Amino acid sequence: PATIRREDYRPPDWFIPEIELDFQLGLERTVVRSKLDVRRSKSAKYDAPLILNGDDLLPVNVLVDGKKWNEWKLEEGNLTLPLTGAAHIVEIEVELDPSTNTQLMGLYGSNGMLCTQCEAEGFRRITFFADRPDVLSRYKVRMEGDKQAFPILLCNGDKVEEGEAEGGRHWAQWNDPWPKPSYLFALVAGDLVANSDSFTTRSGKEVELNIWVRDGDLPRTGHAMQALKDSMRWDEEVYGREYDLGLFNIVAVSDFNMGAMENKGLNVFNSRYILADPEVATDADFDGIEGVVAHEYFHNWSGNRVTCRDWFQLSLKEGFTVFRDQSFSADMSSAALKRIEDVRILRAAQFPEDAGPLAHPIRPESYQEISNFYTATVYNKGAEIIRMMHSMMGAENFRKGTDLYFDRHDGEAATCEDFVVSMEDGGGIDLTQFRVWYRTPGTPRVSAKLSHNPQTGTATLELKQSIAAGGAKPGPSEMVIPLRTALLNPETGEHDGEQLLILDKAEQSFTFEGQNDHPVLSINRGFSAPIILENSRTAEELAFLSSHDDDPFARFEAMQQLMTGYLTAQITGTPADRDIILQAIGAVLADENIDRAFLAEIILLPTEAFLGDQMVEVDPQAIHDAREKLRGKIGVQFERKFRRLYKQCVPGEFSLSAEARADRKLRNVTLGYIAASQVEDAAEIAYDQYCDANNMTAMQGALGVLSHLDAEERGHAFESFYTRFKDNALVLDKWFTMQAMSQRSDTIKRVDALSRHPDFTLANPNRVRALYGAFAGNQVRFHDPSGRGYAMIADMVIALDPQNPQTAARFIPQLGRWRRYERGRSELMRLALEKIAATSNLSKDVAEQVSKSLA
Ligand code: B3K
Ligand code: ZN
Repeated sequence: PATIRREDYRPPDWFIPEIELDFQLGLERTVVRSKLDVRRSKSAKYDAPLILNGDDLLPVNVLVDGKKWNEWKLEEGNLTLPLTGAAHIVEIEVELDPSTNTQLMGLYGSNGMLCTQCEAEGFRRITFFADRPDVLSRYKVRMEGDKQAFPILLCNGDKVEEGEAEGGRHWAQWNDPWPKPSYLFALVAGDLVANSDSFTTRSGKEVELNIWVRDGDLPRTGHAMQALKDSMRWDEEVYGREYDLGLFNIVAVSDFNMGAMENKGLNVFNSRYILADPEVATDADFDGIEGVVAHEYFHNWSGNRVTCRDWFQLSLKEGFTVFRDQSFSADMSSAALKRIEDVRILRAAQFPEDAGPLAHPIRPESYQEISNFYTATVYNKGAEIIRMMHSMMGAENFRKGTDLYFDRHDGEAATCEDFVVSMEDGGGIDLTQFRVWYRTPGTPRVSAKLSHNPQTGTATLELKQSIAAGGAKPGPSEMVIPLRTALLNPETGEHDGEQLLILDKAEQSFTFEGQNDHPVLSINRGFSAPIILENSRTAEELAFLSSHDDDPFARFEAMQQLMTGYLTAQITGTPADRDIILQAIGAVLADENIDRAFLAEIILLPTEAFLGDQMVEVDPQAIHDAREKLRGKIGVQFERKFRRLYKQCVPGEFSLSAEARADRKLRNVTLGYIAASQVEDAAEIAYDQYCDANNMTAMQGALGVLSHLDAEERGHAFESFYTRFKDNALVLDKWFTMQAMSQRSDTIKRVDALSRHPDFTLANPNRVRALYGAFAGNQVRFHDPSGRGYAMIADMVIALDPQNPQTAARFIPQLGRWRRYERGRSELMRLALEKIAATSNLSKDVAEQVSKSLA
């Protein structure tokens, strides 16, 4: 497949300021007629042909300026028209069969309804068009369909007219006043009901809000609606951004490749990010809904009003919008816990990506299939880059920068560089060197050494930065790294203020006066930079920080590093001190003032995957064994304390209050430790929790513990769960997931059996991820030394690719990390990739990921 390069960007030869679309809708046959007002760009050659992208389309009819036109050619799916004038009206008719569209890109059927997904290049599967984000058009759309099958007809913008048509059909006319690129087009037709509400913007405009779902799902839309209204208010208050239409529609669909889509005025969501009530959704699900609803809403400005010039600029809208939704969620609940969670995600998904064969800068230089670049790097590392600007500029100047950005580029397709220049001009900061982040892949490593001179009362901090060569291009490698730092008194843990140190050279030292005792270093507080901090402190210092640091993230992080240091030593057979960890855990458990939700976080061990990332060569079994041993020891050591806490966290009436959530979380974590201590009644306690639960958080916590055990309670609980929830697809996904995550030795066999379960289907991406996504994340079972886990994923990818390449390609990175593993597994992982590579007719999506992984 062809490689598209950032440096090859050329502005379009033709613009299409207006488009009219007419849809005659049907699940098996939809006719699309388009009328394009095409204008030759002033900079284009006088005879540059009009090239309209198409994917899997055939023109039934082409008219130019009202006359039938036969001079078109189809080249690689694209329609080429040799036009010579400066402006024309081009009309095209195509026919689609949405029922056979299993890729879920373009117009497709889901549960009897019709819906669309156009980002990044799905519009070209609906009609021939200049399907690139720098061509902005005003859309007028008429949609017509059977009234019984599709009582609700939705599109972008405002509904301006509707009426009845012959043969039991009806129609609606939708106009969107805001010019937009084709990737923001959306249409939905189906039998839906709405949770309706309204929002008054701060300038007094009334906005109608609807969340459209299938009939029975209506009672589960309240949380999403609240999140939407909170987001609208927050964007006014924090960024000064108001909503700009009289109507905002959200539709939940069950077959969706991603989380959701920010189409103008008509967001389309994976139903898992809309539907929730306590019985079916965990606290984490509630948070996910709040975050994704906010994310898509915020795109209305960061993405829609100011869009991207080309797909290399994807992080312009995604990194910025993730930063915005993270800040929103932090404001809605606990900023400290939110930061811990965000860093956990970054380390679980982005750091490994950045250290492997698929590493790329947040602004990639090239791609074959753009769908492969909706990555943790573009999204989450992209958000970290924006966050660093925010830290360095301060909230006020940051806001001046974003105000200027929105003002300057409203209605335009902009670049990352435009954003940086606006931040410089509006916020008064020089980001010349900071731009290195945009073009450099890899996670920087920073080492910090603090020395102390008692004679002069000074402490000196020596910092060094380096970046792994993996994939990094030659060029300046010195990054601008903002490090929030404090020096803590070694007795009291107090300090006289935090400083923001800017490390912008390979090596740099900073001196601190007035330090009578050797202070303890608290650095990268709040995870102010997305870096790897190399072992800079002793176990004693980390233990001290884990009970004294006043920055919650740094406190959590100190405990993580303490545990990680011990476990990596255990795994490689180097001596290390376990007592100090037990003491540190004892200290936080004894801390009377500690927040219960924070306590639940800080006593968690680092994940097996994270531990693997710290190893030169990964042996998943050795990691698993060492970690389980420590878990068991902690469980035994503090059994009485855990049992006491478990009892204290008894659930009362369900509430989403911070206290109630903290109790649910701590109860599940303590249950995990009670089970880890291998006491006889563990299964019984978990089973009782399952039976008594009035909410999904408690149920899932209990099942998660039971899933690893051999006890008969396990079977009972899973059976009862299935019977109770078999008609709720989102909950049934959890049933698949929890079994695929089991550490039991029969898990591979079980996953294989589940793949033939009547409720399993490759046609639904949520179900595929529930079973296989969970299994591929199960470090000890996916990495079974026989290689059966790898073969299972490879076979699934080969089967899924012809139907849904986008979702299939998402499984390649797990195998793509083969070089990191011990020899036996490494070879088997490579063979699984080779098997996929040898398959004929691979999609561009899978082919690109596999070939890069093997290169
Ligand atoms: N912008 C969409 C991503 C859709 C990508 C499909 N390949 C979701 C989001 O980031 O909000
Ligand atoms: Zn987004």
